[in-house]
Amino acid sequence: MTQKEIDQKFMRRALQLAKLAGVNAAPNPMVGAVIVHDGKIIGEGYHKLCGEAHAEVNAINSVKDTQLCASSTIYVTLEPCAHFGKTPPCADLITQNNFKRVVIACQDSFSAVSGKGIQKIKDAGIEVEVGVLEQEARHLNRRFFTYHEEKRPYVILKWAETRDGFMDRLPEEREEGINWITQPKMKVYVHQWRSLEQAIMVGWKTINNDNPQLNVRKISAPSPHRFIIDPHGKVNVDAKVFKNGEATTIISLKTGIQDLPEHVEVITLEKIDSSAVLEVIYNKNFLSVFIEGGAQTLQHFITDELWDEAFQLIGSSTFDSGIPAPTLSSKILKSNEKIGVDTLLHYSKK
Ligand code: AOF
Ligand code: ZN
Repeated sequence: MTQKEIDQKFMRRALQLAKLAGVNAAPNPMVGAVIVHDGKIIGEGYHKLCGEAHAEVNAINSVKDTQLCASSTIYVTLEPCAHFGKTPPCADLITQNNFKRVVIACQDSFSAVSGKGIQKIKDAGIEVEVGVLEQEARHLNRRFFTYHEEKRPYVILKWAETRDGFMDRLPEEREEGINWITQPKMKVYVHQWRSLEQAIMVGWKTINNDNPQLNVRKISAPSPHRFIIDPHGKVNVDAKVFKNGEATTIISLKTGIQDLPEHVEVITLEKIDSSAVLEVIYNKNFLSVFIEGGAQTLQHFITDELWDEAFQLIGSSTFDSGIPAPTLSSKILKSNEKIGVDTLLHYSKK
């Protein structure tokens, strides 16, 4: 094996560890670290929960004989931090343990770190290599990098449409509640996707028409924070979404929406458009938002090119008439799967 292949092998393991944190790390990134001595792993760790120890700390704490660090390589999926945040700088911990070599997958984009961690380690005379499995590492933390580099949450769109391209029936033709398009089996997928994001959002019409709960039920995982775009205060305050006590924010032009339960927050803006809405979510430190409708809300984000991934579910039935589904402009098809009688298309913007 060449040194490059060896480095990739251990970085792959570090990435596997990083992934274990999932949404629990947010708004921090998912980070994994592996310590290798004489070709063997002697320590491993990952950042398990925001506010708790960073990956490097857990990896170093797992080493039985820390004297060995001085003749070891540490593989980290993200540049070690340089700042005093909720924990002291990992770059200092690495220099204190006098590692022989530090291999990093990618630089951190968080302004307090961004290059400073790498510099600290280099200044201590330790050999540093950056860029091993960089693409994979950036993909894993795509929400975190979008948040810090584009100053907005990562946006995932999802909708279901009939075989003839409708997202819902016309108001005069629809039955009360959700007019289901896909098979019940599909719900498990949707709840899994919801559980991966910190926020979920819909427009007020979706609440009034479908009366959705917008939480995670089909699997055991925490629910994302709910946002409802309601410019003129028209949302039905008796909707299910307000009944289960879960964190909910209404984004409105209007103050004083009457009869809302106490736990529901209203944020008033002077102007509502896709970037203003994303700014609200960004300011709450949520790395990502899952937007589930309706057609108008989705189309706004598409037209403004403010989306990153999209899930398009196509059912087997037809409506003949109805509310047209949104159309994605530039897109890359990532996968096309048949799930029972339904089709699941997954896109990314770039
Ligand atoms: C690392 N290793 O495992 C993680 C890092 O608030 P704090 O102190 O937890 O710091 C959070 C920032 O630290 C986060 O925004 C990111 O830049 C970096 N995360 N760094 O060296 C880790 N999770
Ligand atoms: Zn750190």
